[in-house]
Amino acid sequence: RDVEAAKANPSTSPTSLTSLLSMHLAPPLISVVDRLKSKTPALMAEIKRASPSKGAIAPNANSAQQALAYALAGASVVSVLTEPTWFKGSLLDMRLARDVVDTLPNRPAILRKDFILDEYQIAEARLHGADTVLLIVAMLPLVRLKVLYEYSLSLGMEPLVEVNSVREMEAALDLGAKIIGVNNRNLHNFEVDMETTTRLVETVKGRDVILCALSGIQSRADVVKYVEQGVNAILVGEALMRAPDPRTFVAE
Ligand code: IGP
Repeated sequence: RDVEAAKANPSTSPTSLTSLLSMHLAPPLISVVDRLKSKTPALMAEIKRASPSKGAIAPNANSAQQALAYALAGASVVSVLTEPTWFKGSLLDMRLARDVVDTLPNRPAILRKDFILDEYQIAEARLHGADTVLLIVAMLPLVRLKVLYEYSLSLGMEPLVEVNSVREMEAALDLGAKIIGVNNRNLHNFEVDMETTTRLVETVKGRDVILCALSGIQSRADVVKYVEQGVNAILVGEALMRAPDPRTFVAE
């Protein structure tokens, strides 16, 4: 109720959320770094009902069922879109996903996938059961990026930092990001270029960075190709939402 009240009245929310956090009302966390390092490639499976580029994908998907199917298919991370307008997601979806995976041994980590601009959204993510959040370099002035990155770390969550170019990759590396996702989809024109990840693999060679390929992954062949290039993790949304059973995609 306090979280709802804080959301309804944003002027009081940072204090309310901070006090909820300091009262230890946030659920237990697991390390996303550990989860991603335990498998190669690690699968980050995304719950995504719709998107701005594709429209409806799976409008009636049930986030609890989907999260359970992903966990049973061996996903290391379940990514939940919480943005309501374009992606038809919600914080409730994320909470339901967390609740269902909580019943499993060695549960996948939960990622809040949204357009994060403010500390408030990170505290909110933590209180709704996320183990980490997405930070998009293209969307944030460098100073804000750093503040949000540090804030997330202060809550125990190592963010997934999303980049789309060499320049953005340099910003992510300067930050000290340990989990970097290369988005093959250009957020300005929605074009997907699968070579975007390939071009950036070299920039993280020899560093303690988990490199993730995001967007446009359709088949096992795409995954095999990325693994050969040295990619550590893959994030798949649409193809998994359309698959009758995510295990078929994983085992394909
Ligand atoms: C998933 P795909 O093509 O597998 O459905 O893509 C994911 O990469 C995409 O949802 C995504 C995204 C984002 C969504 C990447 N970065 C930022 C919202 C905001």
